Amino acid sequence: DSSTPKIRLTEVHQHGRDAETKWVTKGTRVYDITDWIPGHPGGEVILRAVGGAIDQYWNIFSIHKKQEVYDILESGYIGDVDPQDLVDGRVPVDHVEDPFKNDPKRDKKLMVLSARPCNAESPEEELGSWCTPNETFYVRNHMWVPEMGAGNHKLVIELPDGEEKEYTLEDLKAKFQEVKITATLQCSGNRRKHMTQEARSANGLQWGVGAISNAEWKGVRLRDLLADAGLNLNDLPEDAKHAQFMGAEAYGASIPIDKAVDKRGDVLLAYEMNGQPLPPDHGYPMRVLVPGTVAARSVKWVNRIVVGEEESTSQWQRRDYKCFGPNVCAPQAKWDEAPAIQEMPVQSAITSLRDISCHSATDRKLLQVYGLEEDSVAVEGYAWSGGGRKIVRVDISADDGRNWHQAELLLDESRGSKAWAWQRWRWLVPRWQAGQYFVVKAIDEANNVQPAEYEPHWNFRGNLTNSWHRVEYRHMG
Ligand code: MTE
Ligand code: MO
Repeated sequence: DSSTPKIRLTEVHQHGRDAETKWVTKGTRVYDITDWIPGHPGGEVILRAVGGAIDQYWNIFSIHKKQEVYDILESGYIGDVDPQDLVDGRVPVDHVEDPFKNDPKRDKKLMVLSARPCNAESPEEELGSWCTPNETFYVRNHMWVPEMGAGNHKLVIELPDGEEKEYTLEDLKAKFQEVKITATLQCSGNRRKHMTQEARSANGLQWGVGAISNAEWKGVRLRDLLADAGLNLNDLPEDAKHAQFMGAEAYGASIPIDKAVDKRGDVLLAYEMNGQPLPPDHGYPMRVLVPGTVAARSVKWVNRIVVGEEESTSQWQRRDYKCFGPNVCAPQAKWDEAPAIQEMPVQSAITSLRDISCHSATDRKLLQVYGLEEDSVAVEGYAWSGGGRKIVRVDISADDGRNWHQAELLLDESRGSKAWAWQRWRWLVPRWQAGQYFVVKAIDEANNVQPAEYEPHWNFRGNLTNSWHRVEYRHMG
């Protein structure tokens, strides 16, 4: 089109990371993305591409290949690359090294929502066990898996006075008391798909019930490290307000200092998961584990911890993992005024719904447990609440919320100062009682309940979906 502005590549190059306005090219089109950079879900990584072509990054980060992302880019369109600068009709692009070259091979059972970066949920069959196997524990990576050597990995702790102290993995194991806890990690986007389906489309990965998993973690307490580094836990300095965590690939997040130093808060530098060294996807050789808190704060591949006045300045602390009212869409969101999500609300979900027949020997045993002698339906799932609040009751309806039963809370070996791990539950109803929808809701020890409706809790980022989970029952015949 001859009427659109023609822009020379030399001019594009002048709009790089240090320029006031930042431009990129995609194909032969030029975009000004300045206003959008603060909202980039991948944070500052995008600065690698400004002042040049974005094509090769989009090929690597397959997560961009979605209409909503194309639409955002188009809104910044300012013109076309001057034909004088094209070679064979194209903008010449530089080769970039594949940052995903260290990503591990993954279990085929994981349900992949995006390959690069890897976002994959645990399939429902794998959510039935108390501890989720490491191979099928959900994976939520914002970027690539960084190259990490256990031997030369160093964790630096920086205190408010600027003092720094370094620790290797061996130092952690040798100097501090080892602790084992069981804790559930849940992404703030868990069940976002249900919010999209039952209310309106919410931005982000459309997770089902599997952006949550449970494990036994081994590590040392963050408070012990902070004390060793010189922080006075009995009389915290005024400027010790947050503990910031930096991951080796660029991710970062923070938690309030009270949680970081709480004796019963169980915040760990974890290096084992279910009796194995942390797998590469889950933070090898060490990650922060903040039980009871949104998993976004459990920073993997952690190499630096800073105690200071401010929250982490990262994208994921300041421009993500926050909630807004159901009337607010992206352009109106006042990110600086909304609090960062830390503790999570009460949650539950159905992970299995199956017919139980009195003609099967194994099924008959289960029927006996519930005093039933007729064909039935077994419903199972998890319930969990933030802040270590114990689940005290799980209510099940087999008729879309008209009549309720109390599910059996299954016994498990929970370890730690508080109820950090999920509560698994089960219930059986005679088949004649089974209507079209099964529904679950849980209650925690503070008597927090889950909301019935989705729309009043809709938020444009689709965080903290915890309305009653409804699953359609289909008799297998
Ligand atoms: N830490 C780093 N370094 N990089 C990340 O992308 N993702 C966070 C958190 N810690 C992330 C991270 C988010 S949003 C979640 S939900 C959890 O890790 C997921 O942990 P998992 O992949 O071990 O299940
Ligand atoms: Mo997450």
